Amino acid sequence: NPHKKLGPQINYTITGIDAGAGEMGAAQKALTAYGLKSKNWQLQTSSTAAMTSTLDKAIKNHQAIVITAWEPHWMFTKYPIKFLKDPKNVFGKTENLHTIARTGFKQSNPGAYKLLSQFHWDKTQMSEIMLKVNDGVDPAKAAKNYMKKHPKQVAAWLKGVPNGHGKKVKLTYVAWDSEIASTNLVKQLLDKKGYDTTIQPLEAQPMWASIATGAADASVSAWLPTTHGLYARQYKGEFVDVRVNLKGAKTGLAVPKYMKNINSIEDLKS
Ligand code: PBE
Repeated sequence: NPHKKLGPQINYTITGIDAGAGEMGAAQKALTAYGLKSKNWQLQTSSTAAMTSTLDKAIKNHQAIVITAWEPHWMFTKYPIKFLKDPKNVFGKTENLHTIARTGFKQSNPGAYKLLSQFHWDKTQMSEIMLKVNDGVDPAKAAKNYMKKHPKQVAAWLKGVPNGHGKKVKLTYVAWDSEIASTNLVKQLLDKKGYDTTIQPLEAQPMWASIATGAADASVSAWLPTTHGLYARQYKGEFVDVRVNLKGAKTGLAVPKYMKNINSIEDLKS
């Protein structure tokens, strides 16, 4: 109902994701920074699956909804949604996905490190795997299919990487759709070169801790500088920032495009 105020329509509730997500911390900060907390707005903790299913229902019924959103993710392909402007930059200006490694990994496994230092792609390429996995394709299979389709890119990633002869590599990740895609792909690339790669899904904090303590070798799931900035500061000097593997990630609040009057986080107040 466009004539009714937004807040009461959705019980002043932003539909969030899991409590451990970096973005939830930023969303809490946004509530304070934009004076929404004092207007009774609240952030509801749920999960990615619950959030996208609530979003699906709202869109089917053409109802109002405010979510914590991020890109790359298939939600932007599947649903007509838009990020709300964030003039106070609470969610940060630019966000990239970084590959991080334990200190000493380069020395103990220079070949695998070389591959990691050469791996980078873009949102469109990542979406190819992400959408397949969302359609129910097994992530390992989707990664292998991607490699078949893009032999030149694979050759560039593997260029000069020596054979691993069964050397073990342990990657940790957080099971967000984006990192399911990238981690499975990097595992397949390493395995193709003869490395013996295991991948382990963890929550964000343990994922960072696994690299900092050396329990795992590397991860392609670091969202920086804002979303995981807390962990990067906490573990400063205890990990190697190998490279940016994907540019132009973004986090923020989003609404369906049919909510024409809501374009900035500031508009939630009115
Ligand atoms: N997310 C969005 C991660 C990174 C950005 C859910 C994929 C997080 O919030 O920690």
